Parts: sequence; structure tokens; C-alpha cells
Amino acid sequence: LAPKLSFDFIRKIQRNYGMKKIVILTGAGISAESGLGTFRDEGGLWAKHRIEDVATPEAFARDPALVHRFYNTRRAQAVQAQPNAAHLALARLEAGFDGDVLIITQNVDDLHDRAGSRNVVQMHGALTGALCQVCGFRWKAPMEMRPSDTCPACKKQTTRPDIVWFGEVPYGMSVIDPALASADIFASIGTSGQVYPAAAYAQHARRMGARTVELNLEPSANARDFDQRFLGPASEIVPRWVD
Ligand code: BJW
Repeated sequence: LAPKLSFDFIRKIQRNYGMKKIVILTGAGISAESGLGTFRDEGGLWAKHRIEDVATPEAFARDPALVHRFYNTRRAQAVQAQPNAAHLALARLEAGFDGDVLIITQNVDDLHDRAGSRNVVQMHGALTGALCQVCGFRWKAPMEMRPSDTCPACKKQTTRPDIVWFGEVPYGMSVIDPALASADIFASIGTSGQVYPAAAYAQHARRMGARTVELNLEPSANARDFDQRFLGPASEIVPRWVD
């Protein structure tokens, strides 16, 4: 369940400013070649569903069954999906790098985890998580969530997917902010740069001294914030960048 960083690692990135640090922001594009749809590309999720219907707290209050169906379908797709060469390359980078690698992912799938990356913040939550809207308890989501589900802790019918919707505060801010401030390299992979606060991270890291790199199919909305760019499918350009 998000966020899931070891306490040791948090201490390390906050204190060891002398170490080499790579911060990597990933978006839907890195999982596209694993068969998971992006949001804003042609035929993407937002072409089939209105944000106002499925990705806001108001939508969930209005029609929880519809929102659960949307996330149940995506949960089933994510379980079937496998990490691709880009996820695996980032896990290799973390294992072989003499310093810290932090992945901040906007993705709610668990493909970084399953690829073997250990230091991952899922800033927009996780399909594998369920959250009680009343007591804040979190647990592993069943494959099919329903409005009638009860919270294991408070027993109320107030459960929701553990996803960060528009208007909600993303997870992991207390880890992300110091990591950006002390990054030597900031890389952005497969994200359109249209959703904040993630869209501002490159600018923020660069102002704090990081070299910024974008890896994407096409330049993102915040393309001016990068010192360097590699264009192409993530499964090709990420392994090339890492190895
Ligand atoms: C490939 C590829 C391949 C394809 N290889 N690449 C006005 C101005 C500024 C901000 C706001 C504003 N009005 C409202 C806001 C805030 C709002 C926001 O940003 N709105 C904008 C739309 C304007 N943000 C929020 O509400 C956030 N919360 C917030 O700001 O809280 C305040 C706060 C912050 C910090 C501290 C204190 C307070 C919450 C945002 C929640 C986003 N939620 C979603 C849905 C839930 C998760 C889910 O269902 O999965 O998260 S929206 C959706 O967009 C999802 C994604 O994580 C997110 C980003 O999308 P992503 O990953 O970039 O995907 P795409 O499809 O856009 O792009 C894919 C890219 O991949 C493209 O570039 C392709 O080219 C590329 N690609 N195939 C490489 N094979």
C-alpha cells in the first residue's frame, strides 16, 4: 500500500546530502508497453471516461458503484500485466548504483515493485489498496470492490480504492520534497507533464541543482524544464539510458 518506503531509506535521502542521488518520476507511458492504457494519448482512458465521473471524490460520492467498476476493471488488467524492459532497467539501476535511486511513480499499478525496485513512492495511490474514508484504515483491496464492502477496522460501509483523485493531496510529499531538493539527476519517464504537483517536479529539481532528463514518446507539456531528452518507446530508451 502507498506510500511504502523503508524508514532507513527516508533517513538516508534526508541526511546524506553528499551521496549521489537519482530521482525518477514515472507516468503511464512506462506501463503502456505492458498493455496498460495511458490517460491522454489517443484512445486513452480519458477518451473513454470523463474525469468528473470516475476520478474525483465528488464522483465517488455520487456513484460509488460506477467508480468501483472503473477501478475493478483496471485492477484486473494490472494483475495480468507484466513489468516491461523499462521497469526492469530501473530496478537494475537501483541495484547497481552506488548511491540512492528513488522512483516517484504516478502509476497505480505495481509494476515497479514487481520488477524489483525497492524505493518507490506511489504518489497517486495503488490499485492494490483499499482505504476507509472514515477511520483512514488501509488494507489490501479485494479484486472486486463494492459499495457494500465494510472496513475491517471500524466495520462501516465507507471503503474506497486507495487512489488519489483530483483535488486530493498526493502521497509521500514529505519524502518527495527533500528528495527533489537533493537530487543530482532528475529523470522523467512516460508522463505528459499535465498533472500537478508532479508536473512541477522537473522545474523544482533543476532549480535546486539537478540535471534534468526526459524520456518519452514525445516532448511533454513541461519540455522546457529538461536539459536533455530521449524520444522513443520506454522499453527501448530506458534500458539504453540505464545501461
Ligand atoms: C510513452 C509511451 C511509451 C505513451 N513509451 N512514453 C490548475 C493549475 C494547476 C493545478 C491545478 C489546476 N486545477 C487543478 C489543479 C490540481 C490538479 C491538476 O493538476 N489538474 C490539472 C489537470 C490541471 N491536481 C490535483 O488535484 C492533485 N492534487 C493536488 O494538486 O493537491 C494539492 C496539493 C499538492 C501537493 C501538496 C499539497 C496540496 C491530484 C492529482 C491526482 C491525479 N489523479 C490521476 C487519476 C488517479 C489515478 C488513476 O486512476 O490511475 O492520476 S489523473 C491521471 O493523470 C493519473 C495519472 O497518474 C496522472 C498523470 O498522467 P500521466 O502518467 O502523465 O499519463 P498521460 O496519459 O497524461 O501521459 C502519458 C505519456 O506517456 C505521454 O506523454 C505519452 O507521450 C507517453 N507515452 N506511450 C514512453 N510506450
